[in-house]
Amino acid sequence: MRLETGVAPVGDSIEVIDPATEQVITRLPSAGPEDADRAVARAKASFKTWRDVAAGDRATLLRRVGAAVEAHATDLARLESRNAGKPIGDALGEIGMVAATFAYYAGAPERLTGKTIPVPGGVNMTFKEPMGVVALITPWNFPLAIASWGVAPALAAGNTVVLKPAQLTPLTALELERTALEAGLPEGVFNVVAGQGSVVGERLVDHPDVAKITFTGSTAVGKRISARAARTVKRVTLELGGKSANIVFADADLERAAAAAPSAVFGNAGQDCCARSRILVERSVMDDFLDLLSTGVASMRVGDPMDETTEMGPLITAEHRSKVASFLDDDTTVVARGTAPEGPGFWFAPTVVTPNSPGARAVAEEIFGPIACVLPFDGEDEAISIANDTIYGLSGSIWTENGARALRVARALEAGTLSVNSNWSVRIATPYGGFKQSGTGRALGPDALDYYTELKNVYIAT
Ligand code: TAP
Repeated sequence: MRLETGVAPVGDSIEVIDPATEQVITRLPSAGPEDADRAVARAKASFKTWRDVAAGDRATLLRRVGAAVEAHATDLARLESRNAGKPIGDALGEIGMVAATFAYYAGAPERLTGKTIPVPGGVNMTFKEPMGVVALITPWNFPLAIASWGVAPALAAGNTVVLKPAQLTPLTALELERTALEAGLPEGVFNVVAGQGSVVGERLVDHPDVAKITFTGSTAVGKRISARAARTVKRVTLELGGKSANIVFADADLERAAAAAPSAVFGNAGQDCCARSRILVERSVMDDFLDLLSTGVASMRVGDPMDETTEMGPLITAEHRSKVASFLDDDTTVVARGTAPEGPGFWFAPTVVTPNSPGARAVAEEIFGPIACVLPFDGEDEAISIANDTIYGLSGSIWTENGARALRVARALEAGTLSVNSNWSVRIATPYGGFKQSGTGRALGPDALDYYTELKNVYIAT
Protein backbone atom coordinates (compact mmCIF):
# COMPACT_ATOMS: atom_id res chain seq x y z
CA MET A 1 0.00 0.00 0.00
CA ARG A 2 1.31 3.43 -0.84
CA LEU A 3 -0.91 5.19 1.60
CA GLU A 4 0.59 8.40 2.92
CA THR A 5 -0.47 9.28 6.44
CA GLY A 6 -0.82 12.70 7.95
CA VAL A 7 -0.59 14.55 4.62
CA ALA A 8 -1.52 18.23 5.00
CA PRO A 9 -4.79 19.13 3.29
CA VAL A 10 -4.66 20.94 -0.01
CA GLY A 11 -7.82 22.92 -0.68
CA ASP A 12 -10.91 20.79 -0.18
CA SER A 13 -9.88 17.52 1.38
CA ILE A 14 -11.33 14.30 2.70
CA GLU A 15 -10.12 13.47 6.20
CA VAL A 16 -10.17 9.69 6.50
CA ILE A 17 -10.71 8.57 10.10
CA ASP A 18 -10.09 5.29 11.92
CA PRO A 19 -13.41 4.83 13.78
CA ALA A 20 -11.79 2.58 16.40
CA THR A 21 -9.29 5.26 17.50
CA GLU A 22 -10.70 8.51 16.06
CA GLN A 23 -7.21 9.12 14.58
CA VAL A 24 -6.77 10.58 11.10
CA ILE A 25 -5.50 7.85 8.76
CA THR A 26 -4.87 10.20 5.87
CA ARG A 27 -6.17 13.26 4.04
CA LEU A 28 -7.01 13.09 0.37
CA PRO A 29 -7.93 15.81 -2.08
CA SER A 30 -11.69 15.83 -2.51
CA ALA A 31 -12.71 15.47 -6.15
CA GLY A 32 -14.95 18.13 -7.67
CA PRO A 33 -17.37 18.10 -10.62
CA GLU A 34 -14.53 18.69 -13.07
CA ASP A 35 -12.78 15.53 -11.79
CA ALA A 36 -15.99 13.60 -12.35
CA ASP A 37 -16.17 15.00 -15.89
CA ARG A 38 -12.57 13.99 -16.57
CA ALA A 39 -13.20 10.46 -15.29
CA VAL A 40 -16.30 10.13 -17.46
CA ALA A 41 -14.33 11.42 -20.48
CA ARG A 42 -11.60 8.80 -19.85
CA ALA A 43 -14.21 6.06 -19.48
CA LYS A 44 -16.03 7.18 -22.61
CA ALA A 45 -12.82 7.26 -24.66
CA SER A 46 -11.78 3.78 -23.51
CA PHE A 47 -15.26 2.28 -24.07
CA LYS A 48 -14.65 2.31 -27.83
CA THR A 49 -11.77 -0.14 -27.46
CA TRP A 50 -12.85 -2.07 -24.35
CA ARG A 51 -16.16 -3.14 -25.86
CA ASP A 52 -14.28 -4.66 -28.81
CA VAL A 53 -11.67 -6.54 -26.76
CA ALA A 54 -12.23 -10.22 -27.57
CA ALA A 55 -14.38 -11.86 -24.91
CA GLY A 56 -11.64 -14.32 -24.01
CA ASP A 57 -9.12 -11.51 -23.49
CA ARG A 58 -11.57 -9.55 -21.35
CA ALA A 59 -12.05 -12.70 -19.27
CA THR A 60 -8.27 -13.09 -18.85
CA LEU A 61 -7.94 -9.48 -17.67
CA LEU A 62 -10.75 -9.86 -15.12
CA ARG A 63 -9.15 -13.07 -13.86
CA ARG A 64 -5.87 -11.17 -13.46
CA VAL A 65 -7.57 -8.39 -11.48
CA GLY A 66 -9.07 -11.04 -9.17
CA ALA A 67 -5.66 -12.68 -8.74
CA ALA A 68 -4.02 -9.32 -8.02
CA VAL A 69 -6.63 -8.56 -5.34
CA GLU A 70 -5.93 -11.97 -3.84
CA ALA A 71 -2.20 -11.29 -3.88
CA HIS A 72 -2.76 -8.01 -1.97
CA ALA A 73 -5.54 -9.44 0.21
CA THR A 74 -3.82 -9.00 3.56
CA ASP A 75 -2.93 -5.35 2.92
CA LEU A 76 -6.35 -4.54 1.49
CA ALA A 77 -8.09 -6.22 4.43
CA ARG A 78 -6.00 -4.32 6.96
CA LEU A 79 -6.81 -1.06 5.20
CA GLU A 80 -10.53 -1.89 5.07
CA SER A 81 -10.53 -2.98 8.69
CA ARG A 82 -8.81 0.22 9.81
CA ASN A 83 -10.92 2.58 7.71
CA ALA A 84 -14.34 0.96 8.27
CA GLY A 85 -13.69 -0.35 11.81
CA LYS A 86 -14.56 -3.90 10.85
CA PRO A 87 -13.00 -6.97 12.50
CA ILE A 88 -9.96 -8.13 10.53
CA GLY A 89 -11.45 -11.62 10.06
CA ASP A 90 -14.53 -10.08 8.42
CA ALA A 91 -12.38 -7.77 6.30
CA LEU A 92 -10.31 -10.72 5.04
CA GLY A 93 -13.53 -12.51 4.12
CA GLU A 94 -14.79 -9.46 2.21
CA ILE A 95 -11.56 -9.00 0.26
CA GLY A 96 -11.65 -12.72 -0.55
CA MET A 97 -15.13 -12.10 -1.91
CA VAL A 98 -13.85 -9.22 -4.06
CA ALA A 99 -11.25 -11.51 -5.67
CA ALA A 100 -13.84 -14.27 -6.14
CA THR A 101 -16.34 -11.83 -7.68
CA PHE A 102 -13.83 -10.87 -10.38
CA ALA A 103 -13.06 -14.57 -10.94
CA TYR A 104 -16.79 -15.37 -11.18
CA TYR A 105 -17.54 -12.64 -13.74
CA ALA A 106 -14.43 -13.56 -15.70
CA GLY A 107 -16.60 -16.49 -16.79
CA ALA A 108 -19.22 -14.13 -18.22
CA PRO A 109 -17.83 -12.44 -21.37
CA GLU A 110 -17.74 -15.67 -23.38
CA ARG A 111 -21.22 -16.67 -22.19
CA LEU A 112 -23.02 -13.41 -23.02
CA THR A 113 -24.92 -14.78 -25.94
CA GLY A 114 -28.26 -13.86 -27.51
CA LYS A 115 -31.05 -15.85 -29.12
CA THR A 116 -32.08 -16.60 -32.68
CA ILE A 117 -35.84 -16.42 -33.19
CA PRO A 118 -37.25 -17.61 -36.52
CA VAL A 119 -40.15 -15.39 -37.66
CA PRO A 120 -42.21 -15.34 -40.87
CA GLY A 121 -40.03 -14.10 -43.70
CA GLY A 122 -36.77 -14.10 -41.80
CA VAL A 123 -34.99 -14.46 -38.49
CA ASN A 124 -34.43 -12.26 -35.48
CA MET A 125 -31.22 -12.26 -33.52
CA THR A 126 -30.75 -10.75 -30.07
CA PHE A 127 -27.50 -9.31 -28.73
CA LYS A 128 -26.60 -8.29 -25.19
CA GLU A 129 -24.78 -5.03 -25.87
CA PRO A 130 -22.75 -3.09 -23.31
CA MET A 131 -24.34 0.17 -22.23
CA GLY A 132 -21.30 2.48 -22.26
CA VAL A 133 -20.06 4.33 -19.17
CA VAL A 134 -21.48 2.90 -15.95
CA ALA A 135 -21.22 5.00 -12.78
CA LEU A 136 -21.24 3.24 -9.42
CA ILE A 137 -21.97 5.12 -6.19
CA THR A 138 -21.19 3.01 -3.14
CA PRO A 139 -21.61 3.17 0.67
CA TRP A 140 -19.16 2.90 3.56
CA ASN A 141 -20.35 -0.31 5.22
CA PHE A 142 -18.83 -2.92 2.83
CA PRO A 143 -16.70 -0.55 0.76
CA LEU A 144 -14.75 -2.79 -1.61
CA ALA A 145 -17.08 -5.79 -1.61
CA ILE A 146 -20.06 -3.76 -2.79
CA ALA A 147 -17.91 -1.90 -5.31
CA SER A 148 -16.81 -5.24 -6.80
CA TRP A 149 -20.45 -6.40 -7.18
CA GLY A 150 -20.82 -3.59 -9.74
CA VAL A 151 -17.34 -3.23 -11.22
CA ALA A 152 -16.88 -6.90 -12.16
CA PRO A 153 -20.17 -7.56 -14.04
CA ALA A 154 -20.11 -4.10 -15.64
CA LEU A 155 -16.60 -4.66 -17.04
CA ALA A 156 -17.37 -8.25 -18.00
CA ALA A 157 -20.27 -7.03 -20.14
CA GLY A 158 -17.97 -4.60 -21.98
CA ASN A 159 -18.81 -1.36 -20.16
CA THR A 160 -16.30 1.04 -18.69
CA VAL A 161 -16.73 2.21 -15.11
CA VAL A 162 -16.48 5.31 -12.93
CA LEU A 163 -16.70 4.47 -9.23
CA LYS A 164 -17.48 7.03 -6.53
CA PRO A 165 -16.80 5.44 -3.14
CA ALA A 166 -18.19 6.90 0.10
CA GLN A 167 -15.90 9.67 1.29
CA LEU A 168 -15.75 8.03 4.74
CA THR A 169 -14.11 4.91 3.25
CA PRO A 170 -12.43 5.64 -0.10
CA LEU A 171 -9.08 3.94 0.51
CA THR A 172 -9.58 0.39 -0.77
CA ALA A 173 -11.38 1.63 -3.90
CA LEU A 174 -8.36 3.81 -4.73
CA GLU A 175 -6.11 0.79 -4.14
CA LEU A 176 -8.30 -1.32 -6.44
CA GLU A 177 -7.86 1.22 -9.23
CA ARG A 178 -4.06 0.93 -8.89
CA THR A 179 -4.19 -2.85 -8.53
CA ALA A 180 -6.35 -3.23 -11.64
CA LEU A 181 -3.95 -1.09 -13.68
CA GLU A 182 -1.00 -3.18 -12.48
CA ALA A 183 -2.92 -6.31 -13.45
CA GLY A 184 -3.13 -5.01 -17.01
CA LEU A 185 -6.58 -3.42 -17.23
CA PRO A 186 -6.22 -0.70 -19.88
CA GLU A 187 -6.14 2.91 -18.65
CA GLY A 188 -9.53 4.58 -18.46
CA VAL A 189 -11.53 1.34 -18.26
CA PHE A 190 -11.96 1.59 -14.48
CA ASN A 191 -11.77 5.01 -12.80
CA VAL A 192 -12.23 6.02 -9.16
CA VAL A 193 -13.29 9.52 -8.14
CA ALA A 194 -13.32 10.14 -4.38
CA GLY A 195 -15.49 13.11 -3.46
CA GLN A 196 -18.76 14.15 -1.89
CA GLY A 197 -21.99 12.49 -2.94
CA SER A 198 -23.81 15.79 -3.32
CA VAL A 199 -21.04 17.03 -5.65
CA VAL A 200 -19.38 14.15 -7.52
CA GLY A 201 -22.30 11.75 -7.14
CA GLU A 202 -24.82 14.23 -8.50
CA ARG A 203 -22.52 15.18 -11.36
CA LEU A 204 -22.31 11.52 -12.38
CA VAL A 205 -26.08 11.12 -12.15
CA ASP A 206 -26.60 14.20 -14.35
CA HIS A 207 -23.78 13.50 -16.81
CA PRO A 208 -25.04 13.04 -20.37
CA ASP A 209 -22.27 10.52 -21.13
CA VAL A 210 -23.11 8.21 -18.24
CA ALA A 211 -25.48 5.50 -19.45
CA LYS A 212 -26.25 3.78 -16.18
CA ILE A 213 -26.11 4.43 -12.45
CA THR A 214 -25.80 1.70 -9.86
CA PHE A 215 -26.37 3.19 -6.43
CA THR A 216 -25.99 1.38 -3.12
CA GLY A 217 -26.95 3.37 -0.07
CA SER A 218 -29.87 4.79 1.83
CA THR A 219 -33.41 4.73 0.52
CA ALA A 220 -33.66 8.52 0.94
CA VAL A 221 -30.67 9.24 -1.33
CA GLY A 222 -31.74 6.43 -3.69
CA LYS A 223 -35.08 8.17 -4.28
CA ARG A 224 -33.31 11.46 -5.05
CA ILE A 225 -30.94 9.74 -7.48
CA SER A 226 -33.77 7.89 -9.18
CA ALA A 227 -35.71 11.13 -9.77
CA ARG A 228 -32.60 12.93 -11.00
CA ALA A 229 -31.59 10.09 -13.33
CA ALA A 230 -35.04 10.17 -14.91
CA ARG A 231 -34.18 13.54 -16.48
CA THR A 232 -31.79 11.77 -18.86
CA VAL A 233 -33.65 8.43 -18.78
CA LYS A 234 -30.62 6.70 -17.34
CA ARG A 235 -30.77 3.05 -16.44
CA VAL A 236 -30.72 2.79 -12.66
CA THR A 237 -30.09 -0.06 -10.25
CA LEU A 238 -30.80 0.75 -6.60
CA GLU A 239 -29.60 -1.34 -3.66
CA LEU A 240 -31.14 0.40 -0.66
CA GLY A 241 -32.06 -0.02 2.99
CA GLY A 242 -33.70 -2.87 4.85
CA LYS A 243 -35.53 -3.89 8.01
CA SER A 244 -35.34 -7.63 7.67
CA ALA A 245 -37.18 -10.16 9.78
CA ASN A 246 -35.62 -13.19 11.43
CA ILE A 247 -38.65 -15.44 12.06
CA VAL A 248 -38.24 -18.16 14.67
CA PHE A 249 -41.08 -20.71 14.86
CA ALA A 250 -41.68 -22.84 17.97
CA ASP A 251 -40.73 -25.94 15.95
CA ALA A 252 -37.28 -24.56 15.10
CA ASP A 253 -33.98 -25.79 16.47
CA LEU A 254 -34.07 -23.00 19.04
CA GLU A 255 -30.43 -23.28 20.08
CA ARG A 256 -29.22 -22.99 16.50
CA ALA A 257 -31.54 -20.09 15.76
CA ALA A 258 -30.49 -18.23 18.92
CA ALA A 259 -26.79 -18.92 18.31
CA ALA A 260 -27.04 -17.49 14.78
CA ALA A 261 -29.17 -14.45 15.65
CA PRO A 262 -26.47 -12.15 17.14
CA SER A 263 -24.17 -12.22 14.12
CA ALA A 264 -27.19 -11.73 11.83
CA VAL A 265 -27.94 -8.37 13.40
CA PHE A 266 -24.68 -7.30 15.09
CA GLY A 267 -22.35 -8.33 12.24
CA ASN A 268 -20.54 -5.25 10.90
CA ALA A 269 -21.87 -3.53 14.06
CA GLY A 270 -25.37 -3.75 12.59
CA GLN A 271 -24.32 -1.52 9.69
CA ASP A 272 -25.58 -4.06 7.24
CA CYS A 273 -28.46 -3.54 4.82
CA CYS A 274 -29.61 -7.13 5.30
CA ALA A 275 -29.25 -7.12 9.11
CA ARG A 276 -32.02 -9.24 10.64
CA SER A 277 -32.91 -6.38 12.95
CA ARG A 278 -36.45 -7.56 13.76
CA ILE A 279 -36.40 -10.94 15.49
CA LEU A 280 -39.91 -12.41 15.40
CA VAL A 281 -40.34 -15.25 17.90
CA GLU A 282 -43.38 -17.51 18.33
CA ARG A 283 -44.84 -16.56 21.70
CA SER A 284 -44.67 -20.06 23.25
CA VAL A 285 -40.86 -20.12 22.99
CA MET A 286 -40.19 -16.41 23.57
CA ASP A 287 -38.77 -16.74 27.10
CA ASP A 288 -36.49 -19.64 26.19
CA PHE A 289 -35.28 -17.83 23.08
CA LEU A 290 -34.58 -14.60 24.96
CA ASP A 291 -32.53 -16.49 27.57
CA LEU A 292 -30.39 -18.07 24.85
CA LEU A 293 -30.06 -14.80 22.92
CA SER A 294 -29.06 -12.84 26.04
CA THR A 295 -26.27 -15.31 26.76
CA GLY A 296 -25.00 -14.96 23.19
CA VAL A 297 -25.11 -11.16 23.30
CA ALA A 298 -23.30 -10.99 26.64
CA SER A 299 -20.43 -13.11 25.29
CA MET A 300 -19.88 -11.07 22.10
CA ARG A 301 -16.31 -9.82 21.78
CA VAL A 302 -16.48 -6.10 20.93
CA GLY A 303 -13.20 -4.23 20.56
CA ASP A 304 -10.00 -3.73 18.56
CA PRO A 305 -10.80 -4.57 14.92
CA MET A 306 -7.23 -5.74 14.36
CA ASP A 307 -7.58 -8.46 17.03
CA GLU A 308 -8.44 -11.70 15.24
CA THR A 309 -10.84 -12.74 18.00
CA THR A 310 -12.95 -9.57 17.74
CA GLU A 311 -16.53 -10.10 16.57
CA MET A 312 -17.74 -6.51 16.46
CA GLY A 313 -16.00 -3.19 15.93
CA PRO A 314 -17.10 0.43 16.38
CA LEU A 315 -19.71 2.40 14.47
CA ILE A 316 -18.51 4.50 11.56
CA THR A 317 -18.80 8.03 13.06
CA ALA A 318 -19.83 9.83 16.24
CA GLU A 319 -22.87 11.27 14.40
CA HIS A 320 -23.97 7.82 13.35
CA ARG A 321 -23.59 6.56 16.93
CA SER A 322 -25.85 9.38 18.18
CA LYS A 323 -28.45 8.44 15.57
CA VAL A 324 -28.31 4.77 16.63
CA ALA A 325 -28.54 5.71 20.33
CA SER A 326 -31.69 7.77 19.64
CA PHE A 327 -33.58 4.51 19.03
CA LEU A 328 -33.25 3.61 22.73
CA ASP A 329 -36.18 5.84 23.67
CA ASP A 330 -39.26 5.57 25.90
CA ASP A 331 -40.91 3.26 23.36
CA THR A 332 -38.36 0.48 23.96
CA THR A 333 -37.17 -1.66 26.88
CA VAL A 334 -33.62 -3.01 26.86
CA VAL A 335 -33.76 -6.75 27.58
CA ALA A 336 -30.12 -7.66 26.90
CA ARG A 337 -26.90 -5.73 26.42
CA GLY A 338 -23.32 -6.69 25.71
CA THR A 339 -20.23 -4.67 26.46
CA ALA A 340 -18.11 -2.22 24.45
CA PRO A 341 -14.89 -0.28 25.09
CA GLU A 342 -15.19 3.20 26.63
CA GLY A 343 -13.37 5.09 23.90
CA PRO A 344 -11.76 6.73 22.07
CA GLY A 345 -13.62 5.17 19.16
CA PHE A 346 -17.29 5.23 18.22
CA TRP A 347 -18.34 2.23 20.33
CA PHE A 348 -21.85 1.00 20.99
CA ALA A 349 -22.65 -2.21 22.86
CA PRO A 350 -24.83 -4.83 21.13
CA THR A 351 -28.33 -4.28 22.48
CA VAL A 352 -31.62 -6.20 22.37
CA VAL A 353 -34.89 -4.36 22.94
CA THR A 354 -38.59 -5.10 23.02
CA PRO A 355 -41.03 -2.38 21.95
CA ASN A 356 -43.41 -0.78 24.46
CA SER A 357 -45.70 0.57 21.78
CA PRO A 358 -46.64 -0.46 18.23
CA GLY A 359 -45.35 2.89 16.98
CA ALA A 360 -41.80 2.40 18.33
CA ARG A 361 -39.25 3.79 15.83
CA ALA A 362 -37.01 0.78 16.54
CA VAL A 363 -39.66 -1.47 14.98
CA ALA A 364 -40.31 0.53 11.83
CA GLU A 365 -37.09 2.32 10.87
CA GLU A 366 -33.74 1.03 9.67
CA ILE A 367 -31.40 1.55 12.64
CA PHE A 368 -28.19 0.53 10.88
CA GLY A 369 -26.52 -0.18 14.20
CA PRO A 370 -26.27 -2.96 16.80
CA ILE A 371 -29.83 -2.85 18.13
CA ALA A 372 -32.12 -5.85 17.66
CA CYS A 373 -35.84 -5.56 18.25
CA VAL A 374 -37.59 -8.75 19.43
CA LEU A 375 -41.32 -9.16 18.74
CA PRO A 376 -43.68 -12.03 19.65
CA PHE A 377 -46.15 -13.59 17.21
CA ASP A 378 -48.92 -16.18 17.30
CA GLY A 379 -48.99 -18.49 14.26
CA GLU A 380 -47.81 -18.37 10.70
CA ASP A 381 -50.22 -15.74 9.40
CA GLU A 382 -49.27 -13.22 12.05
CA ALA A 383 -45.55 -13.86 11.47
CA ILE A 384 -45.98 -13.13 7.76
CA SER A 385 -48.10 -10.07 8.43
CA ILE A 386 -45.58 -8.54 10.89
CA ALA A 387 -42.62 -9.39 8.65
CA ASN A 388 -44.26 -7.71 5.64
CA ASP A 389 -45.36 -4.65 7.62
CA THR A 390 -42.47 -2.49 6.42
CA ILE A 391 -41.60 -0.28 3.48
CA TYR A 392 -38.52 -2.46 2.95
CA GLY A 393 -38.12 -5.90 1.40
CA LEU A 394 -34.47 -6.84 1.24
CA SER A 395 -33.90 -10.11 3.06
CA GLY A 396 -35.01 -12.32 5.93
CA SER A 397 -34.78 -15.71 7.60
CA ILE A 398 -37.20 -18.46 8.56
CA TRP A 399 -36.30 -20.94 11.28
CA THR A 400 -38.48 -24.07 11.38
CA GLU A 401 -38.08 -27.85 11.12
CA ASN A 402 -41.22 -28.01 8.95
CA GLY A 403 -40.10 -27.93 5.31
CA ALA A 404 -43.54 -27.18 3.86
CA ARG A 405 -43.99 -24.25 6.24
CA ALA A 406 -40.53 -22.92 5.38
CA LEU A 407 -41.41 -22.79 1.70
CA ARG A 408 -44.92 -21.45 2.33
CA VAL A 409 -43.61 -18.58 4.44
CA ALA A 410 -40.71 -17.87 2.06
CA ARG A 411 -43.20 -17.53 -0.82
CA ALA A 412 -45.41 -15.20 1.24
CA LEU A 413 -42.67 -12.84 2.38
CA GLU A 414 -42.18 -9.65 0.38
CA ALA A 415 -38.38 -9.76 0.24
CA GLY A 416 -35.78 -10.43 -2.43
CA THR A 417 -33.31 -12.68 -0.59
CA LEU A 418 -34.41 -15.24 2.01
CA SER A 419 -32.76 -18.05 3.94
CA VAL A 420 -34.22 -21.03 5.75
CA ASN A 421 -32.47 -22.20 8.92
CA SER A 422 -29.63 -19.83 8.09
CA ASN A 423 -29.02 -16.10 8.18
CA TRP A 424 -26.86 -16.06 5.08
CA SER A 425 -27.97 -13.65 2.31
CA VAL A 426 -25.09 -13.01 -0.02
CA ARG A 427 -23.49 -15.53 -2.37
CA ILE A 428 -21.59 -14.52 -5.48
CA ALA A 429 -23.39 -17.04 -7.67
CA THR A 430 -26.93 -16.06 -6.63
CA PRO A 431 -28.98 -12.88 -7.15
CA TYR A 432 -29.17 -10.33 -4.37
CA GLY A 433 -31.52 -7.37 -4.09
CA GLY A 434 -34.75 -6.07 -2.72
CA PHE A 435 -38.50 -5.77 -3.13
CA LYS A 436 -40.42 -2.57 -2.34
CA GLN A 437 -38.30 0.38 -1.14
CA SER A 438 -35.20 -1.81 -0.75
CA GLY A 439 -34.38 -1.21 -4.39
CA THR A 440 -34.69 -2.16 -8.02
CA GLY A 441 -32.51 -4.57 -9.99
CA ARG A 442 -30.26 -7.32 -8.71
CA ALA A 443 -26.59 -7.67 -7.90
CA LEU A 444 -24.53 -10.86 -8.21
CA GLY A 445 -25.24 -14.17 -9.90
CA PRO A 446 -25.85 -14.48 -13.62
CA ASP A 447 -28.88 -12.13 -13.42
CA ALA A 448 -26.72 -9.10 -12.58
CA LEU A 449 -25.40 -9.11 -16.15
CA ASP A 450 -28.88 -8.19 -17.41
CA TYR A 451 -28.53 -4.91 -15.55
CA TYR A 452 -25.28 -4.05 -17.35
CA THR A 453 -26.43 -4.86 -20.89
CA GLU A 454 -28.99 -3.52 -23.36
CA LEU A 455 -30.95 -6.11 -25.32
CA LYS A 456 -30.73 -5.48 -29.06
CA ASN A 457 -33.00 -7.20 -31.56
CA VAL A 458 -31.94 -7.46 -35.23
CA TYR A 459 -34.28 -8.75 -37.94
CA ILE A 460 -32.90 -10.21 -41.15
CA ALA A 461 -35.31 -10.72 -44.01
CA THR A 462 -34.59 -13.97 -45.79
P1 TAP B 1 -25.87 7.17 1.73
O1 TAP B 1 -25.76 8.30 2.68
O2 TAP B 1 -27.12 7.05 0.94
O3 TAP B 1 -24.59 7.24 0.80
C1 TAP B 1 -24.29 6.26 -0.16
C2 TAP B 1 -23.45 6.85 -1.25
O4 TAP B 1 -24.20 7.86 -1.92
C3 TAP B 1 -22.18 7.55 -0.75
O5 TAP B 1 -21.15 7.34 -1.68
C4 TAP B 1 -22.61 9.01 -0.73
O6 TAP B 1 -21.52 9.90 -0.85
C5 TAP B 1 -23.48 9.07 -1.96
N1 TAP B 1 -24.40 10.20 -1.98
C6 TAP B 1 -24.91 10.89 -0.93
N2 TAP B 1 -25.73 11.87 -1.36
C7 TAP B 1 -25.74 11.79 -2.72
C8 TAP B 1 -26.41 12.52 -3.75
N3 TAP B 1 -27.23 13.54 -3.48
N4 TAP B 1 -26.19 12.17 -5.04
C9 TAP B 1 -25.39 11.13 -5.35
N5 TAP B 1 -24.72 10.42 -4.41
C10 TAP B 1 -24.91 10.72 -3.11
O7 TAP B 1 -25.77 5.77 2.47
P2 TAP B 1 -24.69 5.31 3.52
O8 TAP B 1 -24.99 5.98 4.81
O9 TAP B 1 -23.32 5.44 2.96
O10 TAP B 1 -25.00 3.75 3.61
C11 TAP B 1 -25.97 3.25 4.44
C12 TAP B 1 -27.22 2.86 3.67
O11 TAP B 1 -26.90 2.03 2.57
C13 TAP B 1 -28.20 2.06 4.51
O12 TAP B 1 -29.50 2.50 4.28
C14 TAP B 1 -28.02 0.65 3.98
O13 TAP B 1 -29.12 -0.19 4.18
C15 TAP B 1 -27.75 0.91 2.54
N6 TAP B 1 -27.05 -0.23 1.92
C16 TAP B 1 -27.73 -1.03 1.08
C17 TAP B 1 -27.09 -2.13 0.52
C18 TAP B 1 -27.84 -3.03 -0.39
S1 TAP B 1 -26.97 -4.06 -1.28
N7 TAP B 1 -29.13 -3.00 -0.47
C19 TAP B 1 -25.76 -2.41 0.84
C20 TAP B 1 -25.12 -1.57 1.72
C21 TAP B 1 -25.77 -0.46 2.24
P3 TAP B 1 -20.73 10.52 0.41
O14 TAP B 1 -21.21 9.81 1.63
O15 TAP B 1 -19.35 10.25 0.08
O16 TAP B 1 -21.06 11.98 0.42
